[in-house]
Amino acid sequence: MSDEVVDEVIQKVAEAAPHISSGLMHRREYVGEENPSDEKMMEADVWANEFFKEKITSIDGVGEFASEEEHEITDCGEGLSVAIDPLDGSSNIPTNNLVGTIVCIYDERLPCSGENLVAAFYILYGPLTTVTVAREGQVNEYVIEESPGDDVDLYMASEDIRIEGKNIYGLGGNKAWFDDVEDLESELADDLKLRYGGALVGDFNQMLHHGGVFGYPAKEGYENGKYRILFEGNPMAFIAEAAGGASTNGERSILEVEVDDIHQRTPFYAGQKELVQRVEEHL
Ligand code: AFP
Repeated sequence: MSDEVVDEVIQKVAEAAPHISSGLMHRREYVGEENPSDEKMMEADVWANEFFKEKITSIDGVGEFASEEEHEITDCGEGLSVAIDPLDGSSNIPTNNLVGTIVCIYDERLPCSGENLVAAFYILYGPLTTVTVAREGQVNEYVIEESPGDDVDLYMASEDIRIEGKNIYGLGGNKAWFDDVEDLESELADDLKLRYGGALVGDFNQMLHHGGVFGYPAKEGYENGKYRILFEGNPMAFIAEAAGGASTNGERSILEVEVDDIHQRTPFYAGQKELVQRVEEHL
């Protein structure tokens, strides 16, 4: 039963993706409100949240819905718990850089740790619209193609993706904020090529394909990091680990961190196993 629910969540979100992508054009203004993480919300954030919420909460077998854009968890019946970042990287919309949607499915009431995840996936609204899915220890990427009606076809683009190479690195934030990662940065820069785009989905996605490490450290004023663990940290850590990589908050796998607040933040690093180990040694 829960497999079918996971299938349906992936299908519903993938079907919505072309509509979300084409709807961004006219929703690029800030609405003057802040989300629960005190970040400015764009019209597109509010709209995408409502759109996905309606689709996901109507699925039989989804019991809870939580969104980065909402203060409270919505109870919608019995079953799995779905957490979503409807538009990750929305500050990239005005400049037409990458954005995405991150979704993950827990078999436990929220908030809970990433050890309760059964699947995680993200949509990338890039030159192609793709969905990258981690479940049962495997990561596959599919291209989403619209077909007549509201349907979409999913074409396998990369099967069983593994994080093996040590080619690129990216660290979010201003390096002046991070005393403890200054050394780390210069060490990584000796061997790896820097890539940073300002949206977790895009930055993580290129690391997944090229191999390397990506992170957003804790910093002054953000001692607990920037990423929200339920909506950003856990799903990306789950995908990295399913691809044979690793994740850490500096001390342990992100998935092992106890979560007791739905908007709890975490320092975040994920990537090739040895590189993540090197990050841990530095912190
Ligand atoms: P949201 O657009 O969902 O709030 O997420 C943005 C984000 O958390 C993540 O996608 C980026 O990696 C990070 O912010 C970018 O932060 P900087 O603007 O500090 O580079």
